[in-house]
Amino acid sequence: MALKRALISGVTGQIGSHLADLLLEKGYEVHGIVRRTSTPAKVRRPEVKLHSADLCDQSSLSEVVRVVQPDEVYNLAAQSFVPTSWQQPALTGDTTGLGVARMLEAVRHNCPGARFYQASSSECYGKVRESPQHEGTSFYPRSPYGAAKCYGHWITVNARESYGLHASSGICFNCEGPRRGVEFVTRRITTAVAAIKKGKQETLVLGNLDARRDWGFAGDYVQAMHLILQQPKPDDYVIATGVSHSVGQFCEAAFAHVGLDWRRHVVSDPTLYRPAEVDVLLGDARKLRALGWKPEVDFESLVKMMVDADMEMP
Ligand code: GDR
Repeated sequence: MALKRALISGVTGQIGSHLADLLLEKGYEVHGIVRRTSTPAKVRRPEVKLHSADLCDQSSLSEVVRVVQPDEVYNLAAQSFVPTSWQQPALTGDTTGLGVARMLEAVRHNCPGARFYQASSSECYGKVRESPQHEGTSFYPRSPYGAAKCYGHWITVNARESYGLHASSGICFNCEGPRRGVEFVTRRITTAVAAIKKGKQETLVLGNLDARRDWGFAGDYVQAMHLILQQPKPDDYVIATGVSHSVGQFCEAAFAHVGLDWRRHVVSDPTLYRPAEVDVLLGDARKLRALGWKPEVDFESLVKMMVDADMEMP
């Protein structure tokens, strides 16, 4: 008999895959929600039981929660690529924002004792009001994605306060690793480093090299998500390393790891800048650290891990 049953939305994504690994290791029965597309959904772990539902469709979410009766629900699914949110603001609002309300309603009506984790985002801080950012820092989103994540965050707080649900938010700063999607900047850089080192490519064209992010390892961050749901009381927690680097510094470290000088290969194209940029993010995770969590992988090790993994790719 499994110890506990977990339901993960976004199980096919980077964080979902690490979380599924962690929960399976811990003896959970793991269920995942997948959206129907013409290409079949892929999960790394065949043990994960898949259910078809969509964040835009209330009845499908309610049905999955009713059937699975999870102990823990992790809502990681979203339209998660910030640039796309300017092209598809309403879709982003529907999935990334209203999707949270639908998941909460599914839990409230079908399994109200389940513990609920919402993947809130450092993008909520946007044009930062103070630095470093902590749980009490005001939000100032700078994209339709950030605005939708703010809604998701507050509707989770509201579900806790209105209905007494065990609903928590992890305000997650950028989390990376070899499984990161290739459109995000860290993976764009590490795949290009590998291609350039192997002589398949000469140049990498990026947008803003001065933007700074608090980059951590997804494998560390899923430990934090699990720990948050083990607390007797639901609450909000920043998940971050407390160290920030620029996109340029990420390039420097990644190219240097294979003996290359990034300045010879990286070009910044101002036409790729975002309509409104989040210039600098730096998280203060003291509240979470007080529960015993700390990141194990530092910036340099993260960069090396990602470059090495891309060098191994055929
Ligand atoms: P972000 O991640 O928007 O912070 O959101 P991303 O890696 O896309 O951008 C980080 C920074 O890099 C700059 N940048 C580029 N970004 C991309 N994608 N491609 C480029 O070529 C490029 N050049 C420079 C960007 O301008 C930006 O400043 C991520 C997502 O995972 C969200 O879903 C999540 O909520 C937050 O992290 C925390």
